[in-house]
Amino acid sequence: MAVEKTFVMVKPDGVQRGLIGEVLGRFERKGLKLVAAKLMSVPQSLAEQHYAEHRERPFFGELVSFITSSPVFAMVLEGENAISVARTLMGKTNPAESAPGTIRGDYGLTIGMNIVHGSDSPESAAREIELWFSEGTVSYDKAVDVWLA
Ligand code: YYY
Ligand code: MG
Repeated sequence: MAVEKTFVMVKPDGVQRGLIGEVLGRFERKGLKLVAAKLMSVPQSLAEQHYAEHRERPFFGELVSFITSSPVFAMVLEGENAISVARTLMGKTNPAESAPGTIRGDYGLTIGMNIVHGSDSPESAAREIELWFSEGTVSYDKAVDVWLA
């Protein structure tokens, strides 16, 4: 087991639909610790860098225009195995295939608007945290930490 940080973002559809609190609440209740957060409009260049791995995919243009279309709520969450734990809470990429009880399974309908992003590996978490939070994250203790790991 390892304490990890992961980059998570409520996408424009989630922000517009009033789901920031719902999404963040699920991660908080799971036991992940919020160590950075901001509501922001996404510059084109940041969107393209964030999704660089998908540059050659047919949906890349739509993905970049979607993520820049309206503000996102970007955050960094920390905890034991935070990267895979956050992905599990999110559900599968396609909400039509995501299990009920997951964020995408409960709130999403189509793959194009699947509410939430989460880093998929330690390498992408490090890259995305640096990309979105070059100002850094905060470090603090919570009394409940001793009851979580
Ligand atoms: O990491 P995750 O968001 O679950 O999926 P990715 O395969 O990294 O794709 C990023 C993003 O692209 C996905 O959340 C929706 C969109 N997308 C799409 O619109 N159409 C696809 N066939 C695959 C992905
Ligand atoms: Mg991905």
